[in-house]
Amino acid sequence: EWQAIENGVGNTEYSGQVTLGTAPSYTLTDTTRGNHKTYNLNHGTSGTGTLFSGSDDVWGDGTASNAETAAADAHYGAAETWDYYKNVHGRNGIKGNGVGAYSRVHYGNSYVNAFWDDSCFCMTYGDGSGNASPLTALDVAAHEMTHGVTSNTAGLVYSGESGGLNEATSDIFATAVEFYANNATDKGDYLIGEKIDINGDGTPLRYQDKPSKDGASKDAWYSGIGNVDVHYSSGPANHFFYLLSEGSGAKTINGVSYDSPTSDGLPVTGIGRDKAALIWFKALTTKFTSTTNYAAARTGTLAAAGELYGTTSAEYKSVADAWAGINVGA
Ligand code: ASN
Ligand code: ZN
Ligand code: CA
Repeated sequence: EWQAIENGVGNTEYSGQVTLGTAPSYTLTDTTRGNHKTYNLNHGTSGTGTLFSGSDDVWGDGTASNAETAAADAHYGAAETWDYYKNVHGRNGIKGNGVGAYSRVHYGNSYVNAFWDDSCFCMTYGDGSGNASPLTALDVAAHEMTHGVTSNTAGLVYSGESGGLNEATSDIFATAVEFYANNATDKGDYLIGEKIDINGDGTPLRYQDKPSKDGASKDAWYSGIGNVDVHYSSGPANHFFYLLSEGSGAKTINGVSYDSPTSDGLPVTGIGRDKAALIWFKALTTKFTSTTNYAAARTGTLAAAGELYGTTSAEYKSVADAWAGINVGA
């Protein structure tokens, strides 16, 4: 079936003015990305609400008071995430079959969360505290969409250590998508949720260089970490990804300063985030299973690095060193 391709203009809250994939006369239907659609729940909490449509192909005005603005952010985030998986990892959509998901914005009232749901194959966004700061930033969208990828690949169970690895996988690819998008208004960083002001004081939700900066996440693995909330047991794997990408110690990237000490005090040499993401993706899709724990994630990423770069490579050694740096040893 032939469908006309339209390029709309999105005036987002978090990513400036962007191009959106739309369908004629006009709806938020991304015909080049599996017909991914964005719906307005208009403060409801069930069903799909109404598909965003309009007489022109301009969406939002950059402020949360315009109902289309959150839709523009969510639609843009889904598009960048789709493009990242396709162009970097050769994965055609969440299931790898070219079929798009859909997004729902304006869920409930003052709902301060966003979530992926396997049963609807969709992601949903609240409007934030006082309906003022929708949880539609690019890294949040990539995080939620990645839950769909994880569900359809390794299937990491969402509790215990596998739950922490599931959460970290969403944060890892959230960061990878943010750098990939190279958006001038929302530059790449190793922070999660830095744009949505969820704490009300301008601090991000999570930090990958030193996860404990959030006051709850763990920097390193320990026996019993499987008993903490998955958004905190994700810390060591987030830290692993930072160490593998950028190396240990202090560094400033895109104006953000990081400091990433290792738990063993030994240095890690970074291999760059592109290679780190390739290793994690290969491990997620060919090594990890539903019950993978931290020890098995180490084994799986080493196997992936060996296949990609060889077992005598600098990349392989950095993978081993980064796991040692978060207290996951041989
Ligand atoms: N935003 C949260 C997440 O993606 C929702 C949840 O706790 N499941 O992890
Ligand atoms: Zn999550
Ligand atoms: Ca971020």
